[in-house]
Amino acid sequence: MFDTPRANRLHIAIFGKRNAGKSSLINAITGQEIALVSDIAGTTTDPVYKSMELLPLGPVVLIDTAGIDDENTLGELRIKKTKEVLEKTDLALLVFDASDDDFRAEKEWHQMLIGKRIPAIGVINKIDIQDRNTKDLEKIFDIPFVKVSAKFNLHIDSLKELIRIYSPSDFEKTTIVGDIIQPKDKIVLVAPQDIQAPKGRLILPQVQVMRDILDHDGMVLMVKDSELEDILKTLNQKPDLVITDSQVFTKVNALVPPDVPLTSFSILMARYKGDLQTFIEGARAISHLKSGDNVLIAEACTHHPLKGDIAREKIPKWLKETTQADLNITVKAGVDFAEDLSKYSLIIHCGACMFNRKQMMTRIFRSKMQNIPITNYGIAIAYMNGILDRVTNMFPQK
Ligand SMILES: Nc1nc2c(ncn2[C@@H]2O[C@H](COP(=O)(O)OP(=O)(O)OP(=O)(O)O)[C@@H](O)[C@H]2O)c(=O)[nH]1
Ligand SMILES: [Mg+2]
Repeated sequence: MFDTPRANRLHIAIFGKRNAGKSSLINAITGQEIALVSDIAGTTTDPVYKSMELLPLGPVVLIDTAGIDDENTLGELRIKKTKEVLEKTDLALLVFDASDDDFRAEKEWHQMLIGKRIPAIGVINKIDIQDRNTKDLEKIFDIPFVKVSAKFNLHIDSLKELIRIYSPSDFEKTTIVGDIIQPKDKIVLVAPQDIQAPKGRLILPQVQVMRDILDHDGMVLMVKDSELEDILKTLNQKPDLVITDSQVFTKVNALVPPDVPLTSFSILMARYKGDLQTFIEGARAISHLKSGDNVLIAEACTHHPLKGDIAREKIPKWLKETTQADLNITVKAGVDFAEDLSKYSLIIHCGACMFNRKQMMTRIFRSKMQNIPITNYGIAIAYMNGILDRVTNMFPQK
């Protein structure tokens, strides 16, 4: 871990008022007594830096800071030092005391974070003393919240999970396929025979994948599933990778030799934009579905449903075949993602090509906090076809 220079590590800074429990939190996250904790407000005076391996995220630097509400002269100096920390912060943890309902200081600080485009996670601390509803705070701050007790180590794992999924996507240069291909690799892309909307062009994930392959000096050949067999025969070597539209997974899976890596656009996008591991776990929940269970199929954009629409026809049909259960399936499209997800046993989300990573992560997080499994179209389809392992085993785990 010491091979990673500090600058290349994700910097996570802990901000909050005095006595909110910032130092206790850094100790809880690291599992070490790094920072001095006391009930005297203003215990931490200078930023404290700790490099650590935060699994499964990787190397990070955690930064404990002085309270943001210290108003005397010495306090001003401390706040100045804390502000300097902002310059190197990739992700902020804004710590609130559960019993404190005055969050003017936090609001001010949050505005500064917004100005600097630093993503933030709200941490409600000391819930061992007092529980607190997070709904109002979520509305005011528009950031995800997690409730913990730093002192008694409650829900620190949820916080770590949130840190993992909320760490800025551009922190490590993300690529869609760059880490699984080599220069000069021959990559076959497969579109379904009945290429649907939009007319006259390819869909965004296909274009993005092509561009990424070219950026990594790979070679692209694109066919419809009806021509796949021919092209595989024509090539004098096996392709190094086949990427298919998930709607034709079954057919493509049967045609592509077992030793050729096979995945789908939607799985690549799930990894790029969402959280592959969460989606894989979510797909496994399909096998637990039983009659009467509610399943939410969520689409990021509203479009006019076509005949054979994947959300309204294909996935429901495949779910029925796989589970043999009588499920209540709801399809929701657009920005309205149910606030209360508790009645659902599973959420199946579209590839979210029109969403950025943060939007998708917010949905993933909301589902996770309510303990509702979430997956996406491609991964669910792969699971229902019994090929999920095959189509995901080429990816290194984050
Ligand atoms: N009950 C309870 N007490 C906590 C918790 N976290 C922190 N405390 C207590 O709150 C007091 C302040 O904790 P610190 O971690 O020093 O708070 P801080 O935000 O670093 O404070 P400054 O450094 O002064 O800005 C200490 O007495 C802690 O033991 C918690 O989760 N539950
Ligand atoms: Mg402190």
